[in-house]
Amino acid sequence: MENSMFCYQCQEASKGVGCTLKGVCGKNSSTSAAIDLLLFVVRGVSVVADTLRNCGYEVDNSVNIFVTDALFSTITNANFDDESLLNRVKKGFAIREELKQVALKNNIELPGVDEVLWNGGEESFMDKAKSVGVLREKNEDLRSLKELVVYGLKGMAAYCEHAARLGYNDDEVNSFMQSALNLITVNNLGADELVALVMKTGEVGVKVMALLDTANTEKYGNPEITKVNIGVSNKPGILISGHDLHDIEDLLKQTEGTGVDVYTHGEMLPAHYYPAFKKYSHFVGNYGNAWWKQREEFTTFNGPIVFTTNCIVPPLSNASYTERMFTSNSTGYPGCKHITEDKYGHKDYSEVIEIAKRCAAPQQIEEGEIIGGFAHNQVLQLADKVVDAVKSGAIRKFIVMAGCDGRMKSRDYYSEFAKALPQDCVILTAGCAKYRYNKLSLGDINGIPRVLDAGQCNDSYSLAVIAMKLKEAFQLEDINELPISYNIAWYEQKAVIVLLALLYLGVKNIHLGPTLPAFLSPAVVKVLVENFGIAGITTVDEDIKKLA
Ligand code: FSO
Ligand code: SF4
Repeated sequence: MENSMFCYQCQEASKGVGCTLKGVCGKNSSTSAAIDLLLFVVRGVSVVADTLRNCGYEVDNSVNIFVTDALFSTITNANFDDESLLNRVKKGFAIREELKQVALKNNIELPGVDEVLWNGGEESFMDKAKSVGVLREKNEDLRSLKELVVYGLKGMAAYCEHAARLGYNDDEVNSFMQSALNLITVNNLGADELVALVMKTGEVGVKVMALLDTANTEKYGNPEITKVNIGVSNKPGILISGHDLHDIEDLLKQTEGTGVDVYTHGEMLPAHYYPAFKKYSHFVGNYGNAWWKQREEFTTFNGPIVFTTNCIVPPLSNASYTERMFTSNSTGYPGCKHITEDKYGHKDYSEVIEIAKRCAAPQQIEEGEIIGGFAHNQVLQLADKVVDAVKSGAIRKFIVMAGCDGRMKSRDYYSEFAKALPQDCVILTAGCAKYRYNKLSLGDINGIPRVLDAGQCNDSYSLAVIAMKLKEAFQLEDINELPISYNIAWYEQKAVIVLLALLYLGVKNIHLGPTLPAFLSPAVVKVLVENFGIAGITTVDEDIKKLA
């Protein structure tokens, strides 16, 4: 039987190879086709925009906005809505044509690739999608390297968009994304050149994470040690998930004094660590766990849910909460209301608030507190304490366990690994991977908690800053001489840019699990093993011996 789609971009790719009939994530083949076509258009826009830039022409910022939003909407679990994806396709073709006109007027020759030339019209979209997906590159290793770049760019686009929404932009990041897409489309790059492009992607990845860190901290203050309530109040609430701090700011302002409380879910938990949000007494706590527990947790929450980014789990057909689900930004789900922003970038949540008022208060599923807020500024304030603990031997090892959580049973490994770590080891975490061990009561070492949560997956940057500062404090030559090992869990493409950023920073011997990416061909895995010492995970016992 002919495959109706091919996607291997996330950790849950079917059979560790790729999804061919329907995504394990719930993505239909029609959505997969819309995504393939959207990426085709994004490449076309990028080829023309990059060519114009290379000839000295300025490219309007609307092109950057289109490229970042389109890439972001193709990330795993971001957008399941064919209509919204195809609207982006149409918009992309219109932008590409405008850019082509500029080239024509100025006698600039454009590369004669299909991405620039194809003009089939809407009726042939679905047919065209069949030939422009991942498998268009026949060589398995070149495909692997190209996709590694593209997945890194998707993660980069996500972080770039968050920063841009707070008014922080870096032309170099936008130009790089488009130039990388131009290179993989037009030039027949060989493996060595593609490896160099992968590393460059990691370098720009560090830049974009630093930019987002600056944006978040300049806007909302430096995250500080915070105890977050995981119980509930007796008032109705709105649950906000995803990563976008600008959105939660709007929501907190608009819900103030309405009698409706606000709770975070999944990756939004670290919003509680920012000083700017602590002033809201109706910002009650965090409800539930990582993204994949949505079906149970959204049911018991009782109130409306706002998605600012991925990860969306498609609700079951009989789910009680579908009508209370709202998407925004790059996310989308058929039948869910999409909240758009006004010209000043603000969103109007009045409809969400009115629905919340009519809902019951959330059902309590847990009680107590979790602690977090250990981003670089806070940890560096504790630097003397940390350095003393290392020198005295009270802390023998740091284990970076950042990344993503997911629904696979094999991820129980991470809870078991955390539990099995010797008492003199401290976990440094960021991203939704933390939900595997942040409620385990692992205790502290001389007052330093044994799980230090820096924040969201993008705050993995904070962990890199902490490592650099420790390297200075201990006067070491190389970051790899530190007593830090890396046992990272990945799921989607933001984890790919985090990984490439760490490789660029020279971090070696990263253990990556629960499985290695399906998109890495055996030859590419070999390059990563030989040059960076990347390895998979084995058993908890064996890995504790190696890493702790
Ligand atoms: Fe998780 Fe989803 Fe942050 Fe990802 S909620 S999995 S890497 O989107 O973004 O860690
Ligand atoms: Fe499969 Fe992951 Fe692609 Fe979804 S995003 S279709 S689960 S590989």
